[in-house]
Amino acid sequence: MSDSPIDSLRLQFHSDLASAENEAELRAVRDRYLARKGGMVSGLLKALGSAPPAERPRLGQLANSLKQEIETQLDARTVAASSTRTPKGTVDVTLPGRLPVVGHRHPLAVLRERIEEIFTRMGFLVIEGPELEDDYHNFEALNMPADHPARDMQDTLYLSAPMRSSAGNPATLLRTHTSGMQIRYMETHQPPVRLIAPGRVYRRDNLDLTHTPMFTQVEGLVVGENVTLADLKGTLDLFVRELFGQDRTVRFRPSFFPYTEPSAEVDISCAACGGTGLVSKPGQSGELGCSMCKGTGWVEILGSGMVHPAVFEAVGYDSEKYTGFAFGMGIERIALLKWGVEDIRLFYENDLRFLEQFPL
Ligand code: 2NL
Repeated sequence: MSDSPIDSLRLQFHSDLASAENEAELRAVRDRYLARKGGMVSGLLKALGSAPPAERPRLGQLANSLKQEIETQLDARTVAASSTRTPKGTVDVTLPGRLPVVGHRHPLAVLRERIEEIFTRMGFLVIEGPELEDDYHNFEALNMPADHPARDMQDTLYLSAPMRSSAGNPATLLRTHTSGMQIRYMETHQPPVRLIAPGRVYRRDNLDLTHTPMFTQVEGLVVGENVTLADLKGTLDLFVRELFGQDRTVRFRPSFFPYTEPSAEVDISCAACGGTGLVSKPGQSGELGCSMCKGTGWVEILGSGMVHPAVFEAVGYDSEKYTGFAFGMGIERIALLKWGVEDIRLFYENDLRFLEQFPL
């Protein structure tokens, strides 16, 4: 046996060591060369038995020093490889953080608060009350006598039996507006009055794109000496521009409510068409009627008027001395217009893919 099998094994080992990239591969190299059974160095030592006796000590020394060299080098590489391994149970502080999913309030709740904030800053009080109401506070005191069409079973949701109420008369219906609270407030407080009454109201409507049988109304009431239509216009003009933006314009259009005289509906210039009533769609020549305002350039956002003297008489106010204005709006409708949503039902389906789109 010559030196050459030892030298070629050394060369082979260095090449195997150089290509081992991790601890597992280093372990495989160790097995290949040093395993007691089948290791290439063990095989070499065994083969020495058949070398000429005179050569054996020298060859044995060479083989042993190769074995030592292999052990030393494998140990060094194994230590180096294990020092780069992440120890068990440690935290990699360089990883990006996992963002928690943070919920937010419902868009209608945020809108209601925004409206309350605008009126609060103008000195309005916010009052709330029961959703079950008695006939007197929902209709009678509001100049809607027994034969009034709004009291029809077609329009109002009645309870199957009257319910005792903390607020006076037994409740017989789901309130169709929040006006009952304003009546109660006037029954117990003298002018000046300046308040808003937000809350859920119920009407016998079927679900469609623009109707739900329950919606959130915000009504407002101002009573005092010398309160005029100019105060109504100034207040609502300020409110609308505060909510929708100073670039929008407001118009008042004659209307009718049993509890106000005169009455007016308030329109705001349409955001979708800029008040022109016309929109151009990409890929189509010419201009089309705007669908948001049905081509009129205006969208209705609330109803209002000067409080009818009959309402003042019902609460015991002197209608010769006091005047006032009132208004009401459905905030779902305002939400549709403000955010360009086409289906009111989306606000009640609790689909996160919809709700998450509001940057609240
Ligand atoms: C609406 C339109 C309106 C009122 C509500 C009112 C309340 C009292 C006296 C007089 Cl106590 N008026 N409220 C007045 C005009 C319009 O609501 O909410 N449309 C959805």
